[in-house]
Amino acid sequence: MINSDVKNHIQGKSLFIDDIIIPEGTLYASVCVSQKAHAKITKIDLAEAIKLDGVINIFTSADIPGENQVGGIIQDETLLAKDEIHFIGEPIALVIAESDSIAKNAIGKILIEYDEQEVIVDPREAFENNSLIMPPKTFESGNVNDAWKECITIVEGKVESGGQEHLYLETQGAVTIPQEGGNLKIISSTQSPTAVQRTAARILNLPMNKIEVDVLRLGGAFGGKEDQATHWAVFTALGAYLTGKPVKLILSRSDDLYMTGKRHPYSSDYKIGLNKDLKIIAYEATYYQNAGAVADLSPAILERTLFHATNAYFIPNVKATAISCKTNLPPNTAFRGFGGPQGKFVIESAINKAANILDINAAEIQKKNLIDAGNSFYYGQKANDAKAIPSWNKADEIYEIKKLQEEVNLFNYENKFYKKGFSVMPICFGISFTNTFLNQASALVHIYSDGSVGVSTAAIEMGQGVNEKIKIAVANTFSINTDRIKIESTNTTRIANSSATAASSGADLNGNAAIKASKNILNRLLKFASKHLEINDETKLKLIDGIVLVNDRKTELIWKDLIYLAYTNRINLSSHEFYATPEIYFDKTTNKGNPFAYHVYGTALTCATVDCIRGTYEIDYVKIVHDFGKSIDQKIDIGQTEGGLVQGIGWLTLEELKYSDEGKLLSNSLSTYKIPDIYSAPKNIEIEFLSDSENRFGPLKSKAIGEPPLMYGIGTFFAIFNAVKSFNPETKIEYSAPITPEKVLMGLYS
Ligand code: LUZ
Ligand code: MOS
Repeated sequence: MINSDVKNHIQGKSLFIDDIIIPEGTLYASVCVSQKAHAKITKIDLAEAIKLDGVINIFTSADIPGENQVGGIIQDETLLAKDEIHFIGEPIALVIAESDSIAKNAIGKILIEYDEQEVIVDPREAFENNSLIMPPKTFESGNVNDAWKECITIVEGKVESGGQEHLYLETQGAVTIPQEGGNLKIISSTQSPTAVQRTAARILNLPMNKIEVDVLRLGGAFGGKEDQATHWAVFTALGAYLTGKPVKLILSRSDDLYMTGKRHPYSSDYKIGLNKDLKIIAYEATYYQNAGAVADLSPAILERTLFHATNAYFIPNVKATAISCKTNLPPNTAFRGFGGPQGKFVIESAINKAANILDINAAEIQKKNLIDAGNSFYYGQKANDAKAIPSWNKADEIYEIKKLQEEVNLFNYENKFYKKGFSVMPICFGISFTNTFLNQASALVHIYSDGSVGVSTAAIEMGQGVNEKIKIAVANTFSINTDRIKIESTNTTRIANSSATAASSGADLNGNAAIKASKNILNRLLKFASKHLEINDETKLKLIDGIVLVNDRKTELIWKDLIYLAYTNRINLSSHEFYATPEIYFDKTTNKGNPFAYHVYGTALTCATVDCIRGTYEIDYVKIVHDFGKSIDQKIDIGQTEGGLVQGIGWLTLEELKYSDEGKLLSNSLSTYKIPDIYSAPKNIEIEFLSDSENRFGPLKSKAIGEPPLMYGIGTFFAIFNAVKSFNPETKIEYSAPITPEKVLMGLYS
C-alpha cells in the first residue's frame, strides 16, 4: 500500500500552515527574543519600534490577560519574560504588524538593556553549582555495592553524547482566526493540539471550550513539536485576542534553529562489572542531562533514560541516577527516542570498553547478556515478550555474524590505510508514555448516508503514515475498501483531552480507539441487516468485502445499500470511542511497575570503512532484523526504519551542535550543522521482519515503529570506533558522540 498522502506531497498539493488560505486583513506576528543567555532586564524601550509604519502593536508580559505560564510538567516557564532572561532566544515581546517583514523590522528597533549574569552551558558545571531542574532520580535493583565482589572485570568510564536539531522541514508556525463571541480558532503545526488549547486558555484566561485547535498535518516534528509548538501557537492566539484580527506566525529557518530546544546532550559516568563467564553482574551509571533553562519535558525524558539504561540486557544489580541540570541554553526537548538513545549509548560504550580490555569482540558480551523471556527489567516489568534473543539469532542465521566479522578482519589484514569496523547493535524500547495517564486516546467514526466514512482521532499526521494505518485498521474492521475512508484533520472539538502524538504510540492508541468505534457501528449494522433479511440469528451474518454474507454465502445486500437502509431505519451510524492501554502502572515511590504495554526489539549489524589518511568514513551496510509485530503496512514500516536509522546515524556521526561559552548557538545554519545526506547514509540497508511476532496491544497485532529504529544508528558509532582501533590499537579516541571525521582523524594518530 502506498501512503496516500505521498502523491500529494510530491506534487506540492499537500497543505502546511504557510499554505492555508487566510482571511484578508490577517496580521503577522514576530517575537522579540533575548540576545543574552542570562541577564536581568533593566529596560525595554518600544518607542522606536512602535512608530514604524504598519506596526499595529507590541505586547509584553504586562499585556497577558491570564497567567504568564507555559510550563507543562513543572510550572517554571513564562511565555514572555518579565525581569530576567535565561537563554538566548527567550521571548520578551510580541510584535503585531501588517506584514511579516514589517514585524521583523520592528524587532530590530526594540531596545533592551541587560544586566548580565553568569552563564552556565555545561551540565556538570550546573550540577556543581546546584543548578538543577528537579532533585536527582535513582532507579535501582539488586545491590551493586555487594555485586562488585563477584566481578572479575570492572571497567569505569565517561561517555558524552551531543544534542540534535530536529530539522523538521516545516518550521514552527500557527495561525489564529478570531470567531464570533470571543472564541478563537488556532491552526497549529503541533503534535499536541490539547496542549495548545490548554495553554492558550491559561494565557488568555478563557475556558478551554472557547478555543478550537485544528491540525491538518505537520511537515515533520520528531518530538520538536510535542511541547515547543505550543509557544508559537499561543503567540498567535494572544495577538488575535488582543487585536481582534487573524494573526499568523511562521519562524524562519534561522530563527527556528537558535530559538528552539533540541535533543538533550548528556555527559555520563559508568561502572560495569563482569564475571568470568562474561555475564554482566553489576552496572552503575550517572547521567548529567543538559536540560537548558527550564524544565519543558526534561523530567520525563530523564525517566526514559533510566528505563533504557540496560538496553536489551538482563543485569541483576543496577543503580542508575539521572540528574537534570539547568543551564543557560534553550530548553531541550523531546526528540525521537526521548532520552532512551542517550541511556543505551552509555551501556554500549561500557560493553565496548570492557571488550577492548578483555581483547574480545563486544558481540560476545552482548550475546551472553540479552534479556530473555524469564527475566525482568530492572524496574520490575517481566520481559514476557522478549525478542532480543530471537532477533539476534535470526540476524546471525541470515546474515552470518561470524562471516561478516571475518570479512572485516581479512580486509584489515590486507589494507594499511583503509580499515573496516563491525558492530552489533541490539535494541529494546518500551512502548507507552512513561506517564501512565497519557496512554489514552479517542476516535469518532461517522458513516455518511452514501456509505463513505469519516474518521477523527487524536493522531497527528507528520509524515509517519499514522493516517494511512488508521485508515487500514478501519477498512479492515468494516471489510471495505480504504477508498471509502477519509481521515479528518485532528481537531479539539471532535476529539477532546488528547495526548500528544508521541512515544511511538500514535497508531497504537488511536488505531485501537478507531477500531473500537468502528466495531460499535458494525455490530449495529449486522443487527439491522439480520432483521432486514429476516435471519433471527445475527451471528450467521458477516460483512466481507462490502457484501453481507449469511452462512458464508453472499446476499444481494451490499455496503452502499445497507448503509442507506440503516440510515432510513434510524440506525446510529456514528460512534465515539475511548481506548486506554490496559495493564500498565508505575509506582513513583519505589520506581517499580509495569510501565510499558510491550517492548520493541531488533538487531542491527553495521560495517564502516575509515579512510585512515583523511579520517573520513563510509558506512558499507546496516543489516537489520526488526520486530514489527504483524505489520499493518510494510512499506510505511520500512520507511520509518530506514528514516530512523539514518537520523540516528546523523546524531552519532555528523550532527554537531556547538554553543559558545556565552550560550550562543554557533552551528546556526545548515552550512555549519551537517545532517546526513545520501553519501553519509549506508550504501546498503537490509531489513528483515522478525516472524512469529504478534502483539496483542497493537491494532491488527502490529507493533509501534516510530522511535525504536533510531537506536540502530548507535551501531554505526561503534563500527567507526572499532575501525579506528584496528588502525591504532593505542588510540585515545573517546566515547564521545558525534564521532565526526575530525575526531576520527585525531583518534587515528593519538
Ligand atoms: N513523550 C512523553 C514521549 O510525554 N512521554 C514519553 O514517555 C515519551 N516517550 C517517547 C517520546 N515521547
Ligand atoms: Mo516524542 S520524542 O514526540 O515521541
